[in-house]
Amino acid sequence: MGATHLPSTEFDGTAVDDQLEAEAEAAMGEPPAQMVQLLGPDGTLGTDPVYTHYAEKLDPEKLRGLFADMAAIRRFDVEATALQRQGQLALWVPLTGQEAAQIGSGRASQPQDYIFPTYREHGVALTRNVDLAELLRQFRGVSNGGWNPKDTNFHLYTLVLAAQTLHAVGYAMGIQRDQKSAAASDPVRTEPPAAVMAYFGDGASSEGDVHESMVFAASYNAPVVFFCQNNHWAISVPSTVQTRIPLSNRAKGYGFPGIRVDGNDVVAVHAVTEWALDHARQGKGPVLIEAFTYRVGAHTTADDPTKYRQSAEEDSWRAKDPLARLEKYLRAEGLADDAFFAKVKADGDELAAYVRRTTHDLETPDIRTAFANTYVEAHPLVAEELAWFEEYSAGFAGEETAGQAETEAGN
Ligand SMILES: Cc1ncc(C[n+]2csc(CCOP(=O)(O)OP(=O)(O)O)c2C)c(N)n1
Ligand SMILES: [Mg+2]
Repeated sequence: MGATHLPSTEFDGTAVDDQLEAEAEAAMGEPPAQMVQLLGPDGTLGTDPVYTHYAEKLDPEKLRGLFADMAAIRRFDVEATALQRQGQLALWVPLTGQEAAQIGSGRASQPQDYIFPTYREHGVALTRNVDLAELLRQFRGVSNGGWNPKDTNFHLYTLVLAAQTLHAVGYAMGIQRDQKSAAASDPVRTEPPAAVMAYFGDGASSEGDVHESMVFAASYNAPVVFFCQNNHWAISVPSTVQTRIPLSNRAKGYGFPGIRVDGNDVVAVHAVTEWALDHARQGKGPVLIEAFTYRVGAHTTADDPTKYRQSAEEDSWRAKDPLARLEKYLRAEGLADDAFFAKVKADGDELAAYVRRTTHDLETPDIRTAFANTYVEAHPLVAEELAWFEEYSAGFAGEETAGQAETEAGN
């Protein structure tokens, strides 16, 4: 089907390209935005005056680890999508295409750092050792969260766009104060300094919450890294509608560094994030990272991207695939062989089988616990609502039995 058959939207004709950015930069007399890239789509490693120093810390074992992580999370994504299609999950939010942005940044964080994700950061969750099966509890609708953030310093998913950026800055200001008072009471304290990382998308960047968090972060010099994954789409709205200038340039208006990095280059993402977290931990203030990447799949399993974008655009980004370029590099440099890639595949299949088994076993909680946990103490309104719920549920009792009998007979 050609372009002319696509349904028209108010954004019709605004393709994902750099044209608007270039025009806006020229009008302001700004030089074109530079994007940090070390590992190109052809699998060759370039250099950068600042970030090569950080990239050099990635020894062959770490590079193989980054590949294994990206492959694992992509395999997990395929399995979760299948589980949703088979009715085992209510919804799934795929991450395919964004593996390098997530694994590279997550692996650059340290255990004492605290991460605030959106709802798509499954790759970051993996790097923080969140049990990926637990991650599916919310998508199956059996939990309001799924994991205890205190175990991994990986906060619960936030579905209200950008709300977590405010939480992140507040948390970072808390860390700053804790560290100050700890230093005053115990000057020889050796605990490592911590930073906070706040993830959000190109669409969320238009929310007022992001502006407020950046103002506060700058005013209080909070140890926070804003990590924006510009995956070029906010459901059906292209990133060119959210901004005329590179999103990383917005940091200038707040007075802290902004860096655009090739979000499909895991080496560059890792290097830039490590630099930014160091900067924040050393008390030098916030940093904005814009990871230039692409959401290859649908927004969620409830979305159909063929309705609003061209397949040629998707193909052009598939050619920049984050896994393919690292595989090329590892093979060309003799750092990984067929046996390594076969093992990665087998491990992925094992992870998928574990996630599938565990998801099937997740039990539906007693919904009465939701009433019990609304307030600390008993509340007449909650008691009234529970009574209504009990009566309403009782109305289905006969139907359930009949339904079960039918299913059993059908089996
Ligand atoms: C405050 C708020 N407004 C609207 C929505 C509905 N919504 C959910 S995801 C989404 C698009 C977000 O795009 P982006 O920030 O680029 O993140 P991506 O989904 O691309 O990762 C919208 C509008 C919401 N969840 N919260
Ligand atoms: Mg987006």
